[in-house]
Amino acid sequence: MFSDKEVFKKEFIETLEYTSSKTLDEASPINLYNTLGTMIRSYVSKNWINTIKTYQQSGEKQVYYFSMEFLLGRLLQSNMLNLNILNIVKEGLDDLGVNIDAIVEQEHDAGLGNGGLGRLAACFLDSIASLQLPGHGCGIRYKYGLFEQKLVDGYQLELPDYWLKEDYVWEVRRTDRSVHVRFGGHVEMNHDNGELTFEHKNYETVLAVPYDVPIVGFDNHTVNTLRLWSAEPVITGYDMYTSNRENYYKFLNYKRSIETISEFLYPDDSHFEGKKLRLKQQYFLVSAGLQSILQSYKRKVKASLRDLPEKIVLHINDTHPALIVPELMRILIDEEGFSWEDAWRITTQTCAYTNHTTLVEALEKWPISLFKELLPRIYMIVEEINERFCRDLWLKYPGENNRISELAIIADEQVRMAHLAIVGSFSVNGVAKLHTDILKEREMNNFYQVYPEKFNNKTNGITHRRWLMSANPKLASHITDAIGTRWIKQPRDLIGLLKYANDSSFQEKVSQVKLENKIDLAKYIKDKTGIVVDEHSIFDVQVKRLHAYKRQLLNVFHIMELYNLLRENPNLDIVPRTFIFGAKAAPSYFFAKKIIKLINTVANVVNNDPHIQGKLKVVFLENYGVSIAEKIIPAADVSEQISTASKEASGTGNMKFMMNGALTIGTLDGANVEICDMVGRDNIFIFGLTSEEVLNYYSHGGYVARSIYNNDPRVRTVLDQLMDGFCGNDKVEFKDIYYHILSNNDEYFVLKDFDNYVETHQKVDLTYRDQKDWLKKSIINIAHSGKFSSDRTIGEYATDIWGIRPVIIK
Ligand code: B1N
Repeated sequence: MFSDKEVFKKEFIETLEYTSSKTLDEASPINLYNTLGTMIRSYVSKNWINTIKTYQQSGEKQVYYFSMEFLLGRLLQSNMLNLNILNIVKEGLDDLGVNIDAIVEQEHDAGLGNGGLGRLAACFLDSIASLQLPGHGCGIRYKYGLFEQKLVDGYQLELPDYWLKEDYVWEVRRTDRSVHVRFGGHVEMNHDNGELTFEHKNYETVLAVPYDVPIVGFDNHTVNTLRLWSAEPVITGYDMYTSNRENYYKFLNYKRSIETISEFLYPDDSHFEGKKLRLKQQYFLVSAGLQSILQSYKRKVKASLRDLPEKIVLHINDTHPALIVPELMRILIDEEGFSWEDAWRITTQTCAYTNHTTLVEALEKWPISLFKELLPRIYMIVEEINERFCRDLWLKYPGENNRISELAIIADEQVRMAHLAIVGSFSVNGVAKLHTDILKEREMNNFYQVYPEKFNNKTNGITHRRWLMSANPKLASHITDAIGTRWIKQPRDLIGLLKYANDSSFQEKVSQVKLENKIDLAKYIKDKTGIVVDEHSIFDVQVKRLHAYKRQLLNVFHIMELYNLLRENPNLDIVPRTFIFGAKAAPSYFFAKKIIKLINTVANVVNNDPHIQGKLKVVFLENYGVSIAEKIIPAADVSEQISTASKEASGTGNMKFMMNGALTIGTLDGANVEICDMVGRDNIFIFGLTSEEVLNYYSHGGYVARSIYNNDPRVRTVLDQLMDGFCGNDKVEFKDIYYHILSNNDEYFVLKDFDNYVETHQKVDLTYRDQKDWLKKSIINIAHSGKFSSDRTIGEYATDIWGIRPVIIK
């Protein structure tokens, strides 16, 4: 469409006039954003239509990725990059005196996710389209995304994230594809000439309206679809126009209650909130998504539903959409007339499930009473699935009552969603080698014994297009200068950089880019917080959700210890450090919020102490999310990946940092293990207990935290400082942290790993002093990061699980 910048400029001015009735000098930044967004949207629409048609004609199998979260971030820049028009647009806008970054910044992040799980879904969509695979996302169009975090006096406050304030240019409302979802009521069983049928009565109907977002592939013509569902009342006309006042208020109440279904994203990461509204959201997603998939299957695919497993795969992103199993059974049996046996074969050959965590507090277990009341027919089906499953188990394990009740889908008055997902799927995968091993050998060992063939690993990945090419264009360009462009389509080719690990001129370039990125970030920090940081200091970064197992606390304790050393000896020889944090805590997660307050309190003390000669700075950047990550990660020297071993299923931030040349200080947890395997022990800073050791401690009741407190004076000082007002005037502010560690026996081994962590940080300091050595390690990390492109991950899903193949779009 705009093959050169002159064409672009002309069209830009025209579109601006058309969309805002303004000239260039009258236009606001948001006008300019809407103009460019509208242009790009219409630019992709031909390919979008074409992709849908081509998939239909090809008859190829397609995957539908069901997820309660899609953490997309901004789309303008990544769409332009994928369409290969970023440079033309940049140059054209430059000519017009418009700065492209200022436009890009206008877009509100689509924050429809909490953290890793939601961002993974977004990276997967990017890779699916970029690999020309027929695959789509299915999610909820929350009116409010993850809350906006504000810091007031060091405390987190949550504000609503009304991301749809301005019209969202990337979505298309598809009223014509709306479906009905039913809640509540009761089920009547009828005997129709010898056959048992089920009739759902007195239910409440919700209108599910889809909004489609185009997912643009990189340098191909593929445009897949992310379909996000919005809940609306069914308006029959009668309710609306009735003159009866009471009915009118009834209608308004009904409308309100329906709209709450897609109102907000639950803000808990890796934590199960057993709320009725959340269950409603889950069924809403699953039922709406599945109905629309099956409607389009019937319209377009010239095959019986019997062949469903050959034509589609339904991917279940953690247990949140696991109701797809009984929902598919319901449709096949009640609406399509299949026998139980046939429906079960079809369902279990169509569904695949990914597990993302072994944390017990994240396990979804719905009380039967709540489940039954909201989804009476679905409950009956789950009961039947459970009965048949337990009957099979009886044959396999006669008399082993305990084993069978451990495996059952329904037990202790609860529905166990992970069990439902495993039994109802043909594939169960973990998200990193270590995590999958823990699933197989420990957490899900009993299921592994029943279905060894279902279990497999798919180590997570990230899209190198957003996290390297778009977020760090200068580094990307130096890489291309060194090894050519092939890595862009084959990220494993980054390995070619190994040749340059010792090359002074390449090292110099990598170092220069890092410095420039640090200068940019320092500006941002100054702007947002007023804190001045030294761009020549080590930027030591921990950005991720706040969770006890991720151990931001260990990081803070180390900072406090460093500070104490500097207070004692201001001339202590250390490389100046800037510790940077970004983290949202779930609004109801008291302990996590205390840690945010502690970080900010320590920051306040450290940043304002003239004695330490500016050798230490601590920065907490508020409202961490995708767009802020894109600024922080390219500027990081050190990547903190310090979870208690065995707790972080994979992590994906670790991969983003590595790809941008940061060195990792981390435990042997999640995908850190594989990063370590790739780069080798010399190029990563590993410390702490292994998962094996941690799990052994747990099975023997933990360790005695107090003995470390008693024996390590550094630990005692730091912990006592929590209680003695060092951290501000209020001596009780941090007592919960203190007691959590000492009386609750330090569940996450913060004290146990402290010594080794401090020692390993000294190695970081020493290594950084030798810049040649540091840069060599940094380049080795970048070179090995190709493995962690989500293109590799999606390639594996496509062949090993989904059985889908690329479809070329002309
Ligand atoms: O999923 C990521 C992994 O890289 C992380 O290690 C893992 O912690 C994360 C309930 C979750 N697991 N479970 C969740 C999120 C929201 C929720 O309501 C659980 N998130 C993860 C990608 O595999």
